[in-house]
Amino acid sequence: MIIDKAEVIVTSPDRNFVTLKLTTNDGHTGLGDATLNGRELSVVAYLQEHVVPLLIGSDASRIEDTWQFLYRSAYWRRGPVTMAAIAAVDMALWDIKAKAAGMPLYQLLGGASRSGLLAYGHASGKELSELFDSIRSHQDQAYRAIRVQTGVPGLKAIYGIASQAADAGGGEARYDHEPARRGAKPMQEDWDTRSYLRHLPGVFEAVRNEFGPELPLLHDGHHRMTPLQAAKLGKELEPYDLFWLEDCTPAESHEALKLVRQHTTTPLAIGEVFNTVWDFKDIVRDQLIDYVRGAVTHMGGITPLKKTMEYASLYQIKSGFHGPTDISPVGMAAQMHLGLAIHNFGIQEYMQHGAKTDEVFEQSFTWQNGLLHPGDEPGIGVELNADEAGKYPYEQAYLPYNRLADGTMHDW
Ligand code: EZ4
Ligand code: CO
Repeated sequence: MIIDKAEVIVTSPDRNFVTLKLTTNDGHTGLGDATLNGRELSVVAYLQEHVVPLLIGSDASRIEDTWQFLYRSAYWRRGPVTMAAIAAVDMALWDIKAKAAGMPLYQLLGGASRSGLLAYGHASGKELSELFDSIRSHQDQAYRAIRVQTGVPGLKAIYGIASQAADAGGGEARYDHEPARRGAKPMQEDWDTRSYLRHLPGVFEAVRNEFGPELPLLHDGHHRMTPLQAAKLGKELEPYDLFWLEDCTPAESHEALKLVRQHTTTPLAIGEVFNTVWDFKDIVRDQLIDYVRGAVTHMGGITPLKKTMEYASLYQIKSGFHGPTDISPVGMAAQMHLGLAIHNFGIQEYMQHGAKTDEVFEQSFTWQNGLLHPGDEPGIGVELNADEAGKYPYEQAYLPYNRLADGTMHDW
């Protein structure tokens, strides 16, 4: 089982995706997701220039050793570009091994620990009525857990709020891959934390009054608060029983979470921008979080994320893997297999990919009654249709950013 071909495929159906495809001399193929939103081509270069030459001629069956070799031999460790590249290799090798074994990947990871994965979707609205419609529309699509993001009076554009006007394609409003996000420069949005903090608790009160106490509700703070602001928000949201408050403070500061934790029992989730188990080490040991937000694509693959979750299980901390549409269908399926297998699965973020993406990536997962399942095809269960992929060349696209009213750059 020798790797004799490694292709890096860039395609942009609804948004940009980077995929690694490995082929072995005995005819097995495996796919890995290497998509790093807004910095995609840096991972392409890392793979093409530095990793592919190392893979050709190596043994595809040695997943752990290949991971350790790519991580340790480079000398330079960690970082989103490096870890997305290693992640793609790791996923592709697991895909090959599971296909060679004739099993869906979750079987190799220990077998299913549950029948399906509870998943949450992203509801949002500028006003309460739009938000309620969005929640209802998610419930109609079978979602049993909902992330709630809201417009704030006085702020024109905020990340995570779908707007019909911005959706040039018509149909249901989306904020994650609308054409407006493509272009040579990122879009600027507004931010004012005090306005946000004044407005948000009332929105959760209204949502609870309308939808009742059962529905799991989540919220993403996108790293925008100071520790004191986050502590205050966490406390004010306690009556509305959130499933979690995500990324309340900037990801680099573990001490910030300590302060937040001292003041609130609202569960905390963090880690979508983390890229190794080391980023989680102290906050897991100190029990400062309740959910691990890492993604297979950005944590270096299935191998290290499984280890991270086993470590987190010692502290009753569960998974909440990052699952926006910038994780490709390959990355999403890979983490569905992992979520199905581990004991301490919590919830899976699930934003549905666009129709073109679903034509490029042929997938076997199922979405039924609010539960995801990766399917029972051998391997990860995703194949890439090269003809479809070839129709959509790379297009420059950036995440938006925000500034305060006086022009100061603010945390993401
Ligand atoms: O901003 O995936 O929880 N989900 C999120 C996402 C991220 C994007 C970044 O690429 O915060 O919307
Ligand atoms: Co987030």
